[in-house]
Amino acid sequence: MALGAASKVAVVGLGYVGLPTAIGFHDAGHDVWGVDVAARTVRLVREGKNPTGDPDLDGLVPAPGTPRWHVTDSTHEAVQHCDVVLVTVPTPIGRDLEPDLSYVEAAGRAVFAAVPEGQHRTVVLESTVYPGVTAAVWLPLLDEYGLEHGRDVTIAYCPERFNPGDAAHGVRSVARVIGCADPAVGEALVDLYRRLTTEEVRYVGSIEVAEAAKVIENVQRDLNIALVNELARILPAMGVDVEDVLSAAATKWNFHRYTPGVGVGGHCIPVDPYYMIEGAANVGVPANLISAARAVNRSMPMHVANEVRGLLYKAGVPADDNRVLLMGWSYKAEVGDPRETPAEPLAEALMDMGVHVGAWDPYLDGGFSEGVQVHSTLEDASGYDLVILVTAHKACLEADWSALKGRMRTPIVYDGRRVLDTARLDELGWKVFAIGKPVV
Ligand code: SAJ
Repeated sequence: MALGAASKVAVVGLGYVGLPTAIGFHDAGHDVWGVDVAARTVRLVREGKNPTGDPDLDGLVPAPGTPRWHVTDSTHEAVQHCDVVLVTVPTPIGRDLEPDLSYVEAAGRAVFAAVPEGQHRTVVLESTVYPGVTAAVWLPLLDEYGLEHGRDVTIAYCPERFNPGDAAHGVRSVARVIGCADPAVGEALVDLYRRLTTEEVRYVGSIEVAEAAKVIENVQRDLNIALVNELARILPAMGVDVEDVLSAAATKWNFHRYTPGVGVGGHCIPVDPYYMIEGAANVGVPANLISAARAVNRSMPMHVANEVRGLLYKAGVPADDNRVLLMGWSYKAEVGDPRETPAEPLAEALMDMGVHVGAWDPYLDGGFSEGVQVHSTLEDASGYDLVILVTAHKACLEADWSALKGRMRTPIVYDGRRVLDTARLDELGWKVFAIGKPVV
């Protein structure tokens, strides 16, 4: 089973992961068939436009008519033409925090139903799951479609790993791991992915090892953030600023620096731990620490809402007439992505307390909670009592804070990401507070 320059690559799912992956393999010289079930996505990509909120992809989508570049809503068509099929579909959680594997199953069905008689296809899942999911969901489908694993289809797992909004960690410059029951196919996939990325590509053995590696990468990140978030609640109560402490601790050679914040958003970090929690429950082993970290991070928006209400009360703002502006809504800086953003529970907690909530995000014109007054420009925002810095967009940090102060009813700012220049805001006449900072 040789995979190399001549391999034609299908990518099923053209979102934040699939689209850069398809573009990356096309740039590496492959015939690429990009598939998506969303008509809007297929239309925009066919027009050479970026349908995602990741600005790094602006201008990178191949123009209409580009050789070796095909975009379709038909998985069947793509599978007919390609010997390798990469599946990059969402693996979200439901409102019950349970993993939702419906996209993985649906994509598997569409792919396996299209495998031509007598031809072999290598099908690789890239979406984050927990150990055992790829085999548990896809192998029964092979039986259903009369396909023999190894003869007609070989399944594998190569977790997506990159940071939206961070060109330095795009699909062409991140290390990858590959899991597959068949070492020959695993090594062939190593050869293929080495054509995509300049970084290391390693065959790590079973699919389950690769599945576990990816999900625990993000579990570890969630735990580390939860620690600093918990410290951001303990240390101010002791009269100590958490940022002073973390900066001091970071002088130690193996201390890993994280930053407390309004909360943990996105489609990876706050989601993936629930996959590991479910996987652990399935084998009867509790995931206490993983669950506790999730609880800490999920508590941050309410913690900030309560702090802010207290600040407004102390400032003498009438409790029945609080107006709070959220600067930033996206889950992280320099991207326009509201998925799992902590801004949502923060806004809803404040509105439940009777607070009027406004929001401005330079990267978003939609995706805000019902009831939030959305400002298309910061200049449009006036009459507020307090501003919460929710997302550390450069445009927020570099905003005209002097002009904004002039439009405030009371000039109070709460730095929810510990990124603002406190001294400068003090000079401008703002009352500055921040997460993890003792209230003097
Ligand atoms: N956050 C904190 N404090 C921190 C770091 C992050 O509160 O010290 C918050 C962010 O504000 C955000 C959330 O956590 O709301 C997630 O931030 P992130 O930087 O982890 O960004 P993501 O979700 O885009 O994470 C992706 C992940 N990539 C993949 O899953 C393939 C993650 O594994 C990467 O480590 C991360 O990008 C990255 O920074 O590379």
